[in-house]
Amino acid sequence: MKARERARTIKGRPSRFMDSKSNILVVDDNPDKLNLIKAALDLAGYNVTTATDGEEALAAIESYQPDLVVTDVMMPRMNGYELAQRIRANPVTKFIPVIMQTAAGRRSEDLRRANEVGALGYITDPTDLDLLLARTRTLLEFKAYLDVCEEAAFTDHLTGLANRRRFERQLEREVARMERYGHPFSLLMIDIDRFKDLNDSFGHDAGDDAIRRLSKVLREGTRGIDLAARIGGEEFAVLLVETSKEGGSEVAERLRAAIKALEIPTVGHITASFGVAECPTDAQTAADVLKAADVAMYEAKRNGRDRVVVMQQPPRSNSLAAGDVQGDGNLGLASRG
Ligand code: GH3
Ligand code: MG
Ligand code: MG
Repeated sequence: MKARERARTIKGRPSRFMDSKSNILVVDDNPDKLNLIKAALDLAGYNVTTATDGEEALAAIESYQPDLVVTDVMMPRMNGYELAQRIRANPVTKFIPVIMQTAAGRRSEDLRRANEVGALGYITDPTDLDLLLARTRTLLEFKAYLDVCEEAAFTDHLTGLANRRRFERQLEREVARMERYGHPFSLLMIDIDRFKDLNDSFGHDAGDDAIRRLSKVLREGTRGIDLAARIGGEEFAVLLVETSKEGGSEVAERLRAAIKALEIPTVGHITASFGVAECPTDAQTAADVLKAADVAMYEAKRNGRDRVVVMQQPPRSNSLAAGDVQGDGNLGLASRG
């Protein structure tokens, strides 16, 4: 394939996608300009992918999230303005910075439009590579800081698990996915048993240590596509995607046993109570799934703790009484505590 043709195809994922180098997408229908900019960014040490118009660029952005987009203005099919607009309009890509470059600008008019569509850089001489690199560096620094902030905002500080905010967002998405594709999912609610006593006996630091170790069990005992979260002090939730209640109760039982088997210095052993609910069988909205799993978890507490209780029936209209839940004995999940 000739260089010119190669430049016309999206290069797919950058080869070193997973390293810490920033990923930049360069979009231009002019192969010379494209290659010039790509070479400069390559040389500066960035991972660079290319596209030759806005539509190709959007497809590339969808398949991996670049840290920065450098785009030409005048291109066939979809121009740079529309591309920037589409990037900004999508909540998932909204904060990917865009630099526009054009050799054929009617300066003030085009600059105004670039600003209107949210471009953070506007370069009128694409051969001024020092200017491009300076802009690139600054915007990538801001992007990296945003990424760190976003990560911190969605992570539980003590355990590194997802926090309640991320969990709720993911739960909403999972409900939407269920509505669209009909795939069920299960939700586990988990609460450490008699944790107040543990704190009182061994101190808060020992309690924190127990929380961290339990979190590790949840992280390691679930698949990468599932989401384990700390949603309160000693309360956790696990979202098991595309998992029926039967599958969910098996996972819960496995996690319960693994938590009980933990040997925690100073403290010894802990146990936890589990509630399991399935969407859509037990509930159809995020709030109701959460409530159903919570009701089941409280039933586990009532039945003696250190056990799994599975929501058995769809709750009757707007009442989620504990009476709707049957104890683990019905599912052969008798406590081994
Ligand atoms: P139950 O079996 O009914 O769940 O009893 P419990 O004692 O676990 O429940 P309760 O809700 O009465 O007490 C929860 C305790 O968890 C109280 C609080 O001090 C402790 N806790 C909450 N967050 C943290 C934390 O981050 N670290 C530590 N060490 N303790 C915490
Ligand atoms: Mg508790
Ligand atoms: Mg609690």
